[in-house]
Amino acid sequence: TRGATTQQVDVAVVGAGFAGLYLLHRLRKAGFTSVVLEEADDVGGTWYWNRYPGARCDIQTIDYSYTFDPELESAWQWSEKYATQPEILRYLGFVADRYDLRGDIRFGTKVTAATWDQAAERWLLTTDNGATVSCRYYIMATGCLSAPKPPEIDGVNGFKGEVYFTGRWPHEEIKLGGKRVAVIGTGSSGIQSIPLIAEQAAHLTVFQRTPNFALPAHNGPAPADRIALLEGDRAGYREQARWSLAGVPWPQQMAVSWQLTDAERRERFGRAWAAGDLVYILTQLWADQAVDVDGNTLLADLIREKIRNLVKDPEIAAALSPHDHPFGAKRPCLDTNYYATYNRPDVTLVNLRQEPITSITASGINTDKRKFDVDVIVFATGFDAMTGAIMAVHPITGRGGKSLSDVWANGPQTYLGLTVAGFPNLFMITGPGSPSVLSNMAVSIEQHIDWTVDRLIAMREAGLTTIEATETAQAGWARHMADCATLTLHRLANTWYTGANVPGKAWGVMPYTGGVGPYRSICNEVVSRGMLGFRLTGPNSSEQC
Ligand code: NA7
Repeated sequence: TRGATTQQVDVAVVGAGFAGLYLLHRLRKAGFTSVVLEEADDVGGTWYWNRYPGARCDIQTIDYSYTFDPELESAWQWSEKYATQPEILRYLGFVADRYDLRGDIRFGTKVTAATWDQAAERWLLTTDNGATVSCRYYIMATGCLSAPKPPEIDGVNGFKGEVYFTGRWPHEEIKLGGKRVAVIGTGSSGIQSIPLIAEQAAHLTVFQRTPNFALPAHNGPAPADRIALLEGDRAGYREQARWSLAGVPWPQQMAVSWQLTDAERRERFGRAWAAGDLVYILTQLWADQAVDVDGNTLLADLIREKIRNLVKDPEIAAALSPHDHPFGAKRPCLDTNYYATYNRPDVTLVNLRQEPITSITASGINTDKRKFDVDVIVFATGFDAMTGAIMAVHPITGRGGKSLSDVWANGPQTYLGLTVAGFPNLFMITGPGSPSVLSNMAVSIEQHIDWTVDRLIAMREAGLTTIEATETAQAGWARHMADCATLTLHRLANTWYTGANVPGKAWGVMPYTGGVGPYRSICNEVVSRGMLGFRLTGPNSSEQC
């Protein structure tokens, strides 16, 4: 009876990935009737869609795990330092089964529109399969890197060979043996997949627009010292992660670059290169690396030196060396054999800064200098990040008939990255304005969800039915976001953090750059100061502030 009746729930969640699963678990435990609407036919979110060769987590998996249930932690053992996509997907399936979550997830259901009914104080969600849901609270758990960016290259539909997107990799095995393969894009997805594609393909041609910094993952067993730290005091380790800057417990670095000799800096850098850990290199070398261009350049120079040592052809090494952005301002990558892959005779690097792509034809890719005939094109071209998956529900119509796409026309506006003025009872997990994408996602997701569900419980206890950010609070959050962004280097790179990767998208540093711990304490302070910046209403109360 599809669409015949509207399902009535307290809370509707969109997305059954890392966030949606934990959200459903918490909502149920708190006694809210809930449903999760999921476009895919299984759980997993990002890890369901990104099945390309080499897809892995690049935060150590002992950190990239749920921490809400100590029994779950002991029931699951990761097999390596950085788990592969299939293992993470198995983990999320294991979690869904363990807490019996699937019964409240409607798979194959894409939410197409959402409308706030002010009189009923409820959201009505419509879907692509006719199902409709009415809910008091509507929570987007749609992830930050879920809406693939369309390739904005002329002629792409006229290509007669095989076309794959890393972010929508087919579920069946793809055979690349004996084929001429092109990969467009050298972000994390390109850098992870290129070495494995090169092993299979007859010839691989990589089309690179902007080189990215990558460090060796040194994958293998989880490092004994990290395991010992975790197992020595699991609760303490997790708590330290929650209050850290990036969601992984490392001590704060106090030494600044100019206090260290060249030899000391090299020694620290050597340790970081050997550690194979992004959070380590981003936070542990010297305190000014993320906030000062000079401190950053000292580190970037050392990485460029490594690239020159790893890549035999000096011209290719130069093309692979980033010079247009500070290290860390664009998401750096972890790789396994990435740079060494360019030493293979069957791999060609095309530097699009010197010869831009002019078109895709029936037989391949043309630059303004050369023609490349290929059998397969892999687009590793990234996502309409942070806002794309939220705006894919279109329209989201809030109070007074306002649409979110109009309100966000000049860039996303949020309060705490979780709520939007004019859109009562709507929450976004890891939305723009949250620190999540600059952190260990697992830690940010649990914080956002705990904060949100705790608010719903408190509102129920107080007999309140709506919660909405004030315009004043939202404007204040935008100012604070901008102040923090001025102190870091993220504004100095054209990236998905700033919207610069999508033609026509409004420019602005979208994540909160102040760090996970400071963000957590702001969220807690909002509560302890009587829900500062929110307007709460209920049937028995006149409007409260
Ligand atoms: P990214 O990091 O956004 O990388 C996309 C890559 O594709 C990047 O090198 C882009 O170059 C390139 N790109 C995008 N569009 C084009 C066109 N039209 N022509 C040529 N090259 C293009 O996405 P990923 O999927 O690799 O990683 C996303 C995140 O997932 C990653 O940051 C981790 O957090 C995990 P550009 O740099 O824009 O010049």
